[in-house]
Amino acid sequence: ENVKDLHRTGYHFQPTKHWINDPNGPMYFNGVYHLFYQYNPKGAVWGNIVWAHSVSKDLINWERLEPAIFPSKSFDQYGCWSGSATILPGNKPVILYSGIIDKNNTQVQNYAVPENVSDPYLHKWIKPDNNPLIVADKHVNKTAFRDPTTAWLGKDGQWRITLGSRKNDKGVSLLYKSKNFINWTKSKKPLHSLAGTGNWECPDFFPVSIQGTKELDTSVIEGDIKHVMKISLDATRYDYYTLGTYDTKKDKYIPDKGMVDGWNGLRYDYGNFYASKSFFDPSKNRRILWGWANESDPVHDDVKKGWAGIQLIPRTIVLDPNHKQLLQWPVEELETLRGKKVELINKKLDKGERVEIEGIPAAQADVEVTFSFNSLEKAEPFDPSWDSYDAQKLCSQKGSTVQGGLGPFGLLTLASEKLEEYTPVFFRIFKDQEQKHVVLMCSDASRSSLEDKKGMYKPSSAGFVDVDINDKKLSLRSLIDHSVVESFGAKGKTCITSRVYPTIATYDNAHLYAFNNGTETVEIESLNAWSMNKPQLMNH
Ligand code: DQQ
Repeated sequence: ENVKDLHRTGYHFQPTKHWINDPNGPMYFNGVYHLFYQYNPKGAVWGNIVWAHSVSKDLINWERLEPAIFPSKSFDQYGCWSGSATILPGNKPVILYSGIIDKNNTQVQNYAVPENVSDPYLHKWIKPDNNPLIVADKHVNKTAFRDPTTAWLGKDGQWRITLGSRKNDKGVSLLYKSKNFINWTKSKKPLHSLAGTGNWECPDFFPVSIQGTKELDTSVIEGDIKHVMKISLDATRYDYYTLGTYDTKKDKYIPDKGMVDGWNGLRYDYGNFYASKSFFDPSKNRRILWGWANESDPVHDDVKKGWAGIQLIPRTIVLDPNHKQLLQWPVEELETLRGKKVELINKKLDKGERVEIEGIPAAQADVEVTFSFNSLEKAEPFDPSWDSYDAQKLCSQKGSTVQGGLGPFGLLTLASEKLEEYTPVFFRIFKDQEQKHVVLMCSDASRSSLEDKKGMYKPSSAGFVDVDINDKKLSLRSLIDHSVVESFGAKGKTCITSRVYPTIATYDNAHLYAFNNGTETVEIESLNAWSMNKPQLMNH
């Protein structure tokens, strides 16, 4: 087959060809990171789903192995859908995944174990004959019954998992318990649910440390912790989370007071990021999050280019010291790919000014910048009727070219020299009626490509940044990689991923600028940009 390279990424995870979606069963086992993912071995559209398998010692350089789990038995002959890994006592990994058993999409939960635990890469996985482990009872919708989580151990010695479902229009995270990991019983009450949210996919449930120094295994259920509940909402295709408490007696998750649950709540990422999954990495005491970014181009373009979907750069997640949200940051190993560096220091940007960051290939780069300003006076008024759901609307109305007071300022990524194409990532600062500042962050794909065909998705993705700007500074990091721009505002408080398909701003014709379109002068206090080397991807 003919795989088109034009928009392929340089340092994001991709197979050589074909369709990928959800990251599955990430784990660290005996010194090796495993990443499985939903994969169509036959083409660039969703279908024929297997668990592809790659291994790495550093989360950056990968070896591709043969698919680990693929349809072969009555309990998964129509597909091996998403699931998770748990490492059982005695250092025994086990995978739980959803099997599709018929043409009507009936879902069951299966398990698989390594054929040989001493094989360092765990190439082969066996699906024992006592599968399926869990089938839908009569109270459960058997076509909305999937994506089991990593298990956690209760104080009663029973394992627990949760999986995504719905009851009519209510999103549900069903809870199952087991003493031996084989016989599972459904709890009467779900772990969590929310009316009006529709089907929940790929739930994730885990602790975060309140101290924020050392992250924790999924089985840590008490102590100085909070719990995170993440759901992937099929209806909007975003990953939402809340922080809360796990009531271990009632086996219930209770979001903290003030948390917005559901489609107007906090998102891991306000752009193209879905069906994510986290795991605990005991080698560095951290929790790592993998998310999938689908293409934003028409399906027939995927078929033409021979591939679709990427995994985003794995991110560490910790609790924000304000305890109201998480902070995400690309894993430190990514920095080993940094090559040539260019920098700017104390560079003023007056109203309407733009400066080019020269000297590195701008199509494949990592940029970190801190902007500062002298005054908050010129912040525009914030309309009290706007709520968090309006960020995207605001960003599309007040794009990077609409002059503001304090902002818009930020980066123009994947820009052509004459700006026929560019993807701006920027901030715009407002002041509400209580004189509180509201920071909007945008990653605006609306002018990312001159191509404008039906089915092309160019959203003005945006979120608010809950940050104290009394120190008059805002930082931004963008990972730019040919057809993806993954950005982290204010040290990971707000993250936005855009998938874009420039036609001119490609390879050496891509440029990178910093800009200010506000009346208030802003200063680039410091800007560091690196070229990014290609990781090693080996086929076995
Ligand atoms: N994708 C998988 C499902 C999951 C959905 C199938 C989310 O298991 O619910 O490929 O993208």
